[in-house]
Amino acid sequence: MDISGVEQRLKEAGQSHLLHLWLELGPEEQAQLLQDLGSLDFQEINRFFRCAMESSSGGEKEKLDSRMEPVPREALGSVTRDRERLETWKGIGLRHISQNKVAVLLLAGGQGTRLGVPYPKGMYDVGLPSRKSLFQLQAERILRLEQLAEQTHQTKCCIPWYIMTSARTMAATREFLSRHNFFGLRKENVILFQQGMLPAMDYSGKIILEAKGKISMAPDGNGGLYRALGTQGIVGDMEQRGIECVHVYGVDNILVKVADPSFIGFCIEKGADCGAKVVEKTDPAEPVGVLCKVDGRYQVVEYSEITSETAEKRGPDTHLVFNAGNITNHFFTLSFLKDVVNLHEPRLRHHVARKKIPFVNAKGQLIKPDSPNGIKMEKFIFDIFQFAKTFVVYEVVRDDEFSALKNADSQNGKDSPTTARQALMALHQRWVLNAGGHFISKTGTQLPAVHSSNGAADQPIICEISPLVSYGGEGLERMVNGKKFCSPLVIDEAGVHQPALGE
Ligand code: UD2
Repeated sequence: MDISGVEQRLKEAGQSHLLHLWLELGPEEQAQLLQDLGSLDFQEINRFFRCAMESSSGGEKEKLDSRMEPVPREALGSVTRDRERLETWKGIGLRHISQNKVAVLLLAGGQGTRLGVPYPKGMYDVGLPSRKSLFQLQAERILRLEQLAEQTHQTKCCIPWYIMTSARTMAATREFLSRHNFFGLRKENVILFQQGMLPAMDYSGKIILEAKGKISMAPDGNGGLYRALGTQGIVGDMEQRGIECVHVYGVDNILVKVADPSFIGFCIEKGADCGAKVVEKTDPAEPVGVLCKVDGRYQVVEYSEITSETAEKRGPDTHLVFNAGNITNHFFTLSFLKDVVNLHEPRLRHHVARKKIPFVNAKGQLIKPDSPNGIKMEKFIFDIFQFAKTFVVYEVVRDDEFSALKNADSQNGKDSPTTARQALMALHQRWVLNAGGHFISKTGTQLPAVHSSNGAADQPIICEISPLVSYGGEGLERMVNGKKFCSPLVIDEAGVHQPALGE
């Protein structure tokens, strides 16, 4: 790479300041910076900045609020209100899985800033008796679901697991999965790929240096998926495998039903090209986006982009008007994804996140600002819902399907390792009860079920069921029906583990 060529490109793009400290760098730092600069398309970045800033002005936010409408009932499937359809939907989903037509895609490129660990979130161990990481729970659910589809349809099948990482998470994720032998999945069916990165910019559109020779870079948002699907050859790989639909989900939901056959079957039955799973949003301040229609088209309005007045609006039934809480859990047909990659994605604008971004000033001093001084640009996974021909929404019960790991235990107590662990154990406790088992205290009195994931009891019952034994509560009767258990109870491939009564 030649410095004069880079200098010229920077000058044309108004980004020459990136070389102001060039002479203070050692040869290795110079080579690295040159390489980093060489990989960036400054004209494109400037264009992204202009478009993103244009659509993030305050006026837009208010205008958006007045154009929002709730999801209509005809687009909605619900595990509680459409209970009689669930077995049919599950059957359709399992049949597609058995025919190798379903893939799962994990979004794992985020930086996990709020959780504050230096490694990818999927590696996090929330402290279950088994000490399983989020990645392991998800991999084992895939294995079990393959088994269920195989048993139902008497045929071998495979659900490929695509994992989107970023420059921040790729190496550690690859190393972790490989060290654990892909948790029993076949290596060739676990496909890692990398999303893009974009520089942080100040409000005047200048790219920020985080060190004298280092540009401040961040992943381009979970909507970076669509560009990566094209550039990394993932759409091609899916086509080659005969995939027809893809279940996409975020890494941090400990309860995620990976490739949920009922959700997939519902979307297929409705002829949808795109769908989203939601839970009821009950707290207007909860950091989940809401699914709604804007100008007649489906969209998620992100929690950072809605005014509190609209978030707090309630209907005559006292429920929030905008209560379809997005949980980063989506269905796409492959043919829709192809259109998105080829036609729609390039037209999408980035969202703007105003942040405190450490930077080096013209004198080479590192400054850590106290208030936001610049922006990060991100596309969102749901920005393409507007292009769907048939969009559907599938409402599930929060306690059964959603408990996100966002914050450290030391923070505000919400969405933490403790709440995630308790939500999973409370769910598994309910599975045991539904299968005819009971929990008793050490003195022999029967214990009540726990229903609230985020506000679990002070002394929760410890109960963990391996995903290799049960995907969604099935198959437990023969192990638990009519039996009494004390906490802790662990059920895995080796059987039921229980302290002897009176211990
Ligand atoms: C996401 C949803 C929000 C809400 C909430 C529920 C988006 C844009 N927002 O917000 O509407 O439903 O989740 O939990 O989906 N990720 C990447 N690359 C990136 C950034 C994120 O792969 O560049 C992944 C990340 O690893 C995670 C998922 O996307 O699996 C969600 O990311 P987040 O935790 O930053 O999103 P959050 O909680 O702000």
